[in-house]
Amino acid sequence: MVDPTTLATQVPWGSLIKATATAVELVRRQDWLAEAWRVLMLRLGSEHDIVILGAKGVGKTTLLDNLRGASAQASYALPPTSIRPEAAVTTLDGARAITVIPGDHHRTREDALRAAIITNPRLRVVVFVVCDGLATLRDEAVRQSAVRSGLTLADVRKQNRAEKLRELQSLVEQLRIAKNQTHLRLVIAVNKADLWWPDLETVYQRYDKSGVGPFAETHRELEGRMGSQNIHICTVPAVAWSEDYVLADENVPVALRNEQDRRLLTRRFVETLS
Ligand SMILES: Nc1nc2c(ncn2[C@@H]2O[C@H](COP(=O)(O)OP(=O)(O)OP(=O)(O)O)[C@@H](O)[C@H]2O)c(=O)[nH]1
Ligand SMILES: [Mg+2]
Repeated sequence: MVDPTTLATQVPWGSLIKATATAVELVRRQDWLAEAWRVLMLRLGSEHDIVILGAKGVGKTTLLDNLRGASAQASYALPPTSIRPEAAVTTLDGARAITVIPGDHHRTREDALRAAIITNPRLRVVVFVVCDGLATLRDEAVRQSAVRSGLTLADVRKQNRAEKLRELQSLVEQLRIAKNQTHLRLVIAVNKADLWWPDLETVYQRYDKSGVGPFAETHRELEGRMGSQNIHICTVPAVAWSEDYVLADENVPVALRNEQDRRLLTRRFVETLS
């Protein structure tokens, strides 16, 4: 029988396709998410901080809602653009255990980043969310302008990836001057796996530190600067929601339709944080 926990924590990306197809046991346990979340909270205690960040529209808030089980409710509505940091758990002394920093660039965000990363002595895990260029354009004017200027979906994805790379490089600079410089974990969560799943190998190569290209190089450079004993970088696929991505008359359809596959990825993601 397949042990879903082993699968979720140990299988490399390349095996996930096969692994997800056989993880039948997982769906029998409807309470796994609540349990995984409870264990994570227990492990965190009051001494750790997880910071989730990334550009707007990559799915940070949805990911958090998904992790907490909120998006499983029938009444769940997708969140609007976040305008302030979101805290998922508070400890007794009022400190945040998990913080989501909104992706928009305004003053609150800079302050929130400083508090969450640079001056936070409890910082342990930074989750940098990307989505392989499929960031949702919620601003209709921006969307229209992209369409009017003749940008194809491929152009938009390329621009988005370049923007995320700049974000990652800016995060690297912040980590360099962060108060806590030891035992940090940087998790690159490649969200919207339901959409890019057919390109699994390419996406893995693009974002994992063992891969090729500027993201992988940035990871290796960061590890070289801080020392692998002080920072551990890993890349995981994530899926927080399931819907086609549409830009004008082009679209990326949902490819990962199986609920049990999505649950397995979420479980693996939760375990990466703990
Ligand atoms: N297909 C798919 N769409 C997703 C997924 N996660 C999020 N989305 C879509 O992306 C949109 C944006 O998600 P949010 O969680 O609000 O994005 P955010 O990163 O919090 O953005 P800001 O609050 O602006 O920083 C959602 O409204 C969904 O439409 C996913 O895993 N798959
Ligand atoms: Mg948000």
